[in-house]
Amino acid sequence: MANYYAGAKEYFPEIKKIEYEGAKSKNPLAFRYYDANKVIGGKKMKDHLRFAIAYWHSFCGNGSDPFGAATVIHPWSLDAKTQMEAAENKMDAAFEFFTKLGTEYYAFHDRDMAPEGASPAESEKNLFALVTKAKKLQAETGVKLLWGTANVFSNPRFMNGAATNPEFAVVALAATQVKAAIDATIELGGEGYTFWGGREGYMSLLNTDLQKEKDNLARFLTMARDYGRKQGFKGVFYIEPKPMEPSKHQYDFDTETVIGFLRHYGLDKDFRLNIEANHAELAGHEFSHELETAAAAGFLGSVDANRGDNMNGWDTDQFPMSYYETALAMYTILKIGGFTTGGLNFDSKIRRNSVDLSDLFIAHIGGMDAFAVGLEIAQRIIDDGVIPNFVKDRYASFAGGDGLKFTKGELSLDQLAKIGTDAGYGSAGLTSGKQEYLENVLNSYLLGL
Ligand code: XLS
Ligand code: CA
Ligand code: CA
Repeated sequence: MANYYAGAKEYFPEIKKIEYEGAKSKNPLAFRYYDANKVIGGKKMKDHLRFAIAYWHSFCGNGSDPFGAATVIHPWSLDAKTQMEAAENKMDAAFEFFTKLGTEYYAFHDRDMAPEGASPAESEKNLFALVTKAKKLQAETGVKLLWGTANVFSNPRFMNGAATNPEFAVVALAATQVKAAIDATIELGGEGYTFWGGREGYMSLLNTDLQKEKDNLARFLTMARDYGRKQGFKGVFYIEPKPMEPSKHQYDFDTETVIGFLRHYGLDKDFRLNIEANHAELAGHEFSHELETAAAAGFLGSVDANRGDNMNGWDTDQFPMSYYETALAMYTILKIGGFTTGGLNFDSKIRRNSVDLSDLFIAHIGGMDAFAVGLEIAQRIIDDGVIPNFVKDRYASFAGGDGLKFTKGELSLDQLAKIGTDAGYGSAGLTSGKQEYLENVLNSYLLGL
């Protein structure tokens, strides 16, 4: 019996279950580094990495862009007579893909899974018809839901925002979707629920009441949190920062901004961050900066794994490839003890001219291998101890004596200044930061030496 799911029709018949074949393999449809059950630092690779597939890019994206039409033909929409039938077929294809690739999680927007109906009630009915099917397929295959979300940015009615729309009627329509998507997430046992506010920002300050919009956003999130908890949602709510695009400015600009917002509005107990690599770059940060900032503050929840193009400022959502980036990402994740409800969600899309059905597999295989390598390097950084110990030693002067008193808040500025006066200038401060040395050490792990 095949150890993958195939519905009435197999949509990727040429592709069988993807296996680990080791670094020497030349097979593009095999893992070279991702060995799901290999134990790293006491935990299986698959449990460290918790890979998820993004329903929208992988099964809805068709290669269309602002300059040209679709290039990818989805076999699951070809012979469908209705939109609902196409959605059912798409779900079969999705679960076939998950199980052939061996990824245990997925993430979806309401509108990825089911088409919008003629009224909010019909949209909800459509969604729940598909949720019923997803629940059955999850039980059959063991695939789980990492997080659900509502697409309150694509429909023209959201052109001026969803929760931050200047028209109350639109805010209420956004609520119909968010409520149903939270219900769907609960029904599917989702471990998280994500808010990405693509239109929750402004295009021009000339027509915007900034404070009102931010207050309304916080009010909406508070209502969603309260509703979810009342319905028994035990998972984590995530905010996914992004600085801009499609809006000129998005209120959830970057990690630091979102943490300030959550604390200001009293949402910091229920919300964590979902950090996307490409969004970090758009905010002028490295992926590792955003992860480390969230982790340091106790707000790192989940990750949207992808990359941008170094030479432009767009949200290109390419598949992750850089071992440096994956290593530093996994180092931060290991330092906080790993994911709990979160995971690595491939919010990544194949290029418009990658039109073979196998390209979707090849892209994910490469991304999974890149994170497997990153995980191995991160574990090496920790086991070897040179880098973490260097950082620890760098702050050793705060571990005892007056430094510790300072840390504990036991010194006034007068007392602190007296310590400085007594010590005098000497050579204080002239201790090497040793950046190049540490970079060389990191490079040696990369080569496995
Ligand atoms: C878009 C975002 C989006 C979120 C989910 O740029 O990445 O896909 O992850 O709404
Ligand atoms: Ca994302
Ligand atoms: Ca993106």
